[in-house]
Amino acid sequence: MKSLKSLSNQDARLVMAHMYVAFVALFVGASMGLLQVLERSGKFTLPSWLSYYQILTVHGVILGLVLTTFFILGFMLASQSKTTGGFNKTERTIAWIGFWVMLTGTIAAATMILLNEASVLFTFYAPLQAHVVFYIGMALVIIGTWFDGFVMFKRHARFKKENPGERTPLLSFMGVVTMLMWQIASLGVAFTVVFQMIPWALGWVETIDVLLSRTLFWYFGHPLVYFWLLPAYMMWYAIMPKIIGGKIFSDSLARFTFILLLFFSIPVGFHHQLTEPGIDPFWKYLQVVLTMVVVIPSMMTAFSMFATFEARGRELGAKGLFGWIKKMPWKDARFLAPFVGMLFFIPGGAGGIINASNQMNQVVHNTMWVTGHFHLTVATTVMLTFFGITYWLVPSLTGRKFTKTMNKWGIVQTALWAIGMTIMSGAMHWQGLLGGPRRSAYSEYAGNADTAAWGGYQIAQAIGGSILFLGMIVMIIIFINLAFFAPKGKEEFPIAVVSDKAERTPKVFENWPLWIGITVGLVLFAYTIPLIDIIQSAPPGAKGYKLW
Ligand code: HAS
Repeated sequence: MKSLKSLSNQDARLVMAHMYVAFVALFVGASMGLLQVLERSGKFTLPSWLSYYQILTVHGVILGLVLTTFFILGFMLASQSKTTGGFNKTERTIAWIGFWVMLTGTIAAATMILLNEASVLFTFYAPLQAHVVFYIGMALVIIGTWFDGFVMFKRHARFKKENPGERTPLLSFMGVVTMLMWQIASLGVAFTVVFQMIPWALGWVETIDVLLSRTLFWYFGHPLVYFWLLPAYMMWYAIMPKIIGGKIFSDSLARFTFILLLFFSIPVGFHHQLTEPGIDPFWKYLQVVLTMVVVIPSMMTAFSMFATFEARGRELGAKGLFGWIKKMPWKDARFLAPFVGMLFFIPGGAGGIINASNQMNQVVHNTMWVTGHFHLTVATTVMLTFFGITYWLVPSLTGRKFTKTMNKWGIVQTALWAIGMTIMSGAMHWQGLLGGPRRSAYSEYAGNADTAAWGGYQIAQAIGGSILFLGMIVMIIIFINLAFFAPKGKEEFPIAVVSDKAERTPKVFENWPLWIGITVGLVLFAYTIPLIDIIQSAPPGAKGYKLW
């Protein structure tokens, strides 16, 4: 009998292994989110054996680092396998090694957090100190991803060799760019973990250079957020057009956007450190300028999406600038979830530009505003896109159908997420503007404003967070259905073709030495002198302390 799956059995199994971990992480991490908002509302107290910082660490690490990484790698492996013709045995074996290394690291880090030995939040800022096993676990997660990255580079190169003169598949190209950015960026966090944190946690050295470790973290931390975003962009550019029945507006524009994101995602980490002493203002200024440059590829993406929707709308008889809105498949959860994600990216992106603007950053830094910002970007734009992907990817890998009933639940899920996030993230932004600090169970302590109003914001966050929790439960039910119970059948793996009106894609896009050279050049330009400064003028190192 012909297989009902969209990939070979072996590749489907590999991708699904990533998905299982991702959805367990969603359940654990989002449940902690519920506990957080309830505790912060002041109406609920955590049991004495559970600390706020412990659950905040579980929430940040498990959602921000584990769920995202496993989902993204699973999705990118799937789209590369689909568009290039599948992995060979060696490639698959390397990918499995990566998977197990990441999983071992995840279990090690999670165990330490649950034992309350690593309540250091997802940024693990020194001088907060965790058990050494936590750092080793995090290092393993990163190293594991390098294996998968290597597989993607190898498969892309093999496609080129086997199909000389042919344009490489867009999704494979995008996966390669994403992993290149990731590999270059993750060297920073790997360095601080291996050479600073592990020796310090083991007691081999007494103190740590805090500014150096934070700088190396943010060298990685900003590209980390683009590592979350780029797979969503892959879906928007290469899959969304197919779902609405249209075509890719321009293959070259999509590739160019990704190359710009590769260049400018990394040399911008200082915009997370604008209020930090010890970094020369000139270099902060320079990285703020580069941050404004990295906004451009997102603007190009918005343009490209509008063009895609409008072109399809006109094909279906729509008139005017926004006539396409009436022609979109609103009842299809595969479309609705990512589309709502895009809508949320408009205020989410605007908030990012506010954060990056030095003077305004002084108002919002370390306040609940920032928490509101990343719940719009990663927790809504990216997550709703990932949920939209799940609706077709999982059944297409398990040989099942995304039924009408599940589609209805997908629409309910999108609505719950959008309503919950509007309330929660809106209240976070407001409270932040009034100075409410982030990362605290007592965000009202700085209350020079009316503390009664502050309590109101926290109750609003609890209401929004509870709706989100319901949304998460619905998503888990859909996932379990699609993985194990939905009726057998063949679900499409939707991949769009390029519009006939698009220009031919120039060959220069495959000039990897050029792209890597420019990326490394920009990194050296933005970081060499400030890093030398930071190391040469380092104050005495800090001893570690623990939050519990
Ligand atoms: Fe950010 C802090 C600046 C994007 C995530 N960010 C964070 C943190 C996270 C995060 C997790 O400069 C907190 C880290 C921590 O724990 O401390 N961010 C930016 C800027 C952008 C940006 C300039 N951030 C993101 C994305 C994230 C993310 C994406 C996750 C995925 N962010 C900052 C700064 C800070 C920061 C500072 C530090 C703050 C501090 O002081 O601590 C830009 O990349 C945004 C560009 C985006 C746009 C939007 C384009 C819109 C599109 C949608 C089109 C819609 C359509 C539908 C087509 C310009 C593409 C339309 C339909 C209709 C019907 C209208």
